[in-house]
Amino acid sequence: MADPKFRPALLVVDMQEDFCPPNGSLAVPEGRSITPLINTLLAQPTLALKIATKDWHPPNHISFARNHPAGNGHTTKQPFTDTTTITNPSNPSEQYTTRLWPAHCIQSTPGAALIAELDTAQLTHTIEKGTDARVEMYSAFYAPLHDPPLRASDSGLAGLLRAHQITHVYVVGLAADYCVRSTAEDAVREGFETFVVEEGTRAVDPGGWEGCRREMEANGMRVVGKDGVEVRRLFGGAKGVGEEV
Ligand code: VGL
Ligand code: ZN
Repeated sequence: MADPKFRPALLVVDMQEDFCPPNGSLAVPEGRSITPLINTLLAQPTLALKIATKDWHPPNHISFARNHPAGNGHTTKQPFTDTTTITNPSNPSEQYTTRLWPAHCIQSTPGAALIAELDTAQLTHTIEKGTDARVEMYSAFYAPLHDPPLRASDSGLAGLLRAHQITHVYVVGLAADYCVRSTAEDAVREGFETFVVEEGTRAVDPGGWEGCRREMEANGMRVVGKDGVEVRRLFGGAKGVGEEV
């Protein structure tokens, strides 16, 4: 009998070519190396939902440095180091500052494709996010605007999880310090027991993981290892992930 108190879902965040070496425009170091573990998790029938997210930007997206002229008008802002301010389209007083990136994951381009090694046949759903050119959205749930919420940015993920009576959300993918983290934060906000599988994610910033991990743990997420009880619980038998791959 399935335990109604344990209905887990797996969120596979942004395992796309542009976030992976060797050719990704915003490659996360070792980003591709986590795929075998993710595929092992995807194979577990205990997971009621297996959802991949895709960063899916229009070419004029606000997070691309190239879309922001620099002060002198001759060149554009610089990715990684420069920032821009984003305003709630319905409330000029609600703003946030956000880091700028190289152009990445432009809708329907090869860089936006899920990497070929990912076992997509196991997925139950794929969710596109970051489609609104006006806002940056790391979370797979919605943009970080709350007064009022930007309804157009809601991916429907919370509703999907609730429609399937999900209780526990396991998060893996890229990048640990951006989209994985924001997605896990919103999963907590939406009331799910939330686990980030440490070996199933990588940070974009060198040395970015330890601080990220501490802040996630301080904010209600649980960072768990692939061989720990929380992940073993996804496996029908008593085997750890290491014995499966
Ligand atoms: C991401 C930077 C920009 C991510 C997406 O998937 O973590 N990072 N867009
Ligand atoms: Zn993006």
